[in-house]
Amino acid sequence: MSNLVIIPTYKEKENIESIIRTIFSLNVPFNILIIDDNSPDGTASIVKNLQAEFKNLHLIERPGKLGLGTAYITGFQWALKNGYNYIFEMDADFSHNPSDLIRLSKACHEDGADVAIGSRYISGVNVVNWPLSRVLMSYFASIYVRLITRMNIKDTTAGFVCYKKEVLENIHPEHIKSKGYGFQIEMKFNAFKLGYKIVEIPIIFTDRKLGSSKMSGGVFNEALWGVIRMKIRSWFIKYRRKGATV
Ligand SMILES: Nc1nc2c(ncn2[C@@H]2O[C@H](COP(=O)(O)OP(=O)(O)O)[C@@H](O)[C@H]2O)c(=O)[nH]1
Ligand SMILES: [Mg+2]
Repeated sequence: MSNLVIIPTYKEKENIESIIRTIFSLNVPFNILIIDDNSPDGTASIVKNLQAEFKNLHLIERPGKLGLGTAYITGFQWALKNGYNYIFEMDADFSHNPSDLIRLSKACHEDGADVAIGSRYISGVNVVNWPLSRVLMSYFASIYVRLITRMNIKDTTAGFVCYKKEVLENIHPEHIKSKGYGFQIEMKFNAFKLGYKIVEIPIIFTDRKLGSSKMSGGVFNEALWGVIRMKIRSWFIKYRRKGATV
């Protein structure tokens, strides 16, 4: 019951079955929750067929493409309601190596991390097959975010993360404004403001081989301005853990 991997999907019919099979074949038990936004390619029906085989495979279907951020918030709420202790975020496209789930899990289960980030930028840039423009954008975005937020995190936009339940219970979904990639930054910033122990685990990120990216310029702008807005908002928020007296 302890580990849940949340995977948001939009048009992932080429990847979804093999990512699910690969995660269930790991020698650490993970449950999986797919959040599909009514993918026109039938991703959700592939998941439904696999549910007959895997009892720990769950699916939430949303009516249309509502963005990564709200998909994760929906997933987090479901995870907390269903009593999971360690909640993971991961992409469906094999950019995140499923076997690294075990390393993220160990960091939280055994090494005392509250948040473990699968990080591309611990030593240089560990990104394979992304166009140079995209690598540079992501890398400089991470430096920009570090400057503005003062978080000592190298890969602030990473989407490969393990959160302890308590962290998610204490992050107010209403404090997370971004719908796209800025969501990842805001989650980490809130965990940081709440004083949680955040560690980065080096990973190699490989661009997808199948299907196509849903990244767009608008999403980038949202993240750029969103960081400044988030920082200003933070001056007016009292970050407090439940049950804490100060
Ligand atoms: N549910 C849902 N999933 C999405 C949406 N946009 C992207 N995804 C999924 O989020 C993950 C990352 O998206 P991807 O297109 O690979 O972005 P990139 O790796 O940054 O180029 C993949 O699993 C996508 O299928 C969305 O609007 N809703
Ligand atoms: Mg991708």
